[in-house]
Amino acid sequence: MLAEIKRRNLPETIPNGLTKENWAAYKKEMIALFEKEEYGVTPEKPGCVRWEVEKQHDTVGGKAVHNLVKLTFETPMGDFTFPFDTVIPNTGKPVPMFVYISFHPYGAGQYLPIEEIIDSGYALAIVNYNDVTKDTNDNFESGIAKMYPRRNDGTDWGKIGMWAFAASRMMDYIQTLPAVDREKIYVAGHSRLGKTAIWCGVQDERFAGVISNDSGCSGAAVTRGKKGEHVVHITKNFPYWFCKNYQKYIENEDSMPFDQHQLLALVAPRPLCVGSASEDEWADPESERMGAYLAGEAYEMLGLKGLSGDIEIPAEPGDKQFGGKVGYQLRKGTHFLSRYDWQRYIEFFNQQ
Ligand code: GTR
Repeated sequence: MLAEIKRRNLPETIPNGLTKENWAAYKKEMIALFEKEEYGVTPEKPGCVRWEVEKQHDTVGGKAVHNLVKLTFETPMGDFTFPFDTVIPNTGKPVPMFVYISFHPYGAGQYLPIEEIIDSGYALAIVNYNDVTKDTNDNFESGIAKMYPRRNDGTDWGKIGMWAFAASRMMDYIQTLPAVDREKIYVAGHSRLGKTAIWCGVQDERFAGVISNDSGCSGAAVTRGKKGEHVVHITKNFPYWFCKNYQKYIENEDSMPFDQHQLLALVAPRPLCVGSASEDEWADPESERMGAYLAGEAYEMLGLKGLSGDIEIPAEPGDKQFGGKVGYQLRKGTHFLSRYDWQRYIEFFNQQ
């Protein structure tokens, strides 16, 4: 893989002069770059965030409590409210939690084995992304999108940024829960929401770790030289996920002043687990693994272990490399977030 990395001519994870001492300043600069060129500029944290717990009842056979939370915060256009759910095991002591940015309303869809996650000792906070803003090209008129005036200068935030921002507002609330271990709150998502989880975890250091499942193009996969989806496809099909500036790189990816491994690196020093599916050619498992591997160089620069294992050996379905702060796992099969994937992520975070 090292020869392949060289061939792709990727920007260095650790540019000349980057050290532990100037890492925080570098990170700030890089976030500003990713805002300006890819995901759009994230608004300031709202001054006032409040919530109501609407329902509270036992679930999973009495093993956990399910709450429906309605969270409200100030925006330039007035208050915005969105709902999300929490499921917290009744263990009597603070538990780790996954903030899961979901394609589906609570209890629906096939990606989330709630009982199994609860039985593993983890709590969940689940937001249906369409409740934040619709995943459609709606001229930024649904949900949170219409609450923030747009400058139309190419840097206005896209919907990935909006979903990520909502997960941070959930974090505002979760921080106040005595039943949750504040040091162990991880953000997770699949596919477009895996991209979202990465962007959220990079910006909000209260998240103690990030799970990217099959996030592919504009997620964990390095863009230069990848197979499957490219900037040309993703900005044509989903222009509203990104800022307008990202379109400058259509058929012109070599001119991007960044690549995705540099984004993953910004999760450091917190644990990061990247998962791929062996037949997910559109996302490109090899480029996702490359992203995770190269991000590991930042961890190493900070004195931590990056992606363990021999990068020269191609990953086989079922392989996992969980020896460091960066994990990689390859599931056999197609684009999906499966029970198997969750088991791997739980295994990875249990090891941290
Ligand atoms: C695809 C898109 C991918 C990925 C996927 C998904 O159509 O091209 O980048 O995000 O959707 O979210 O399921």
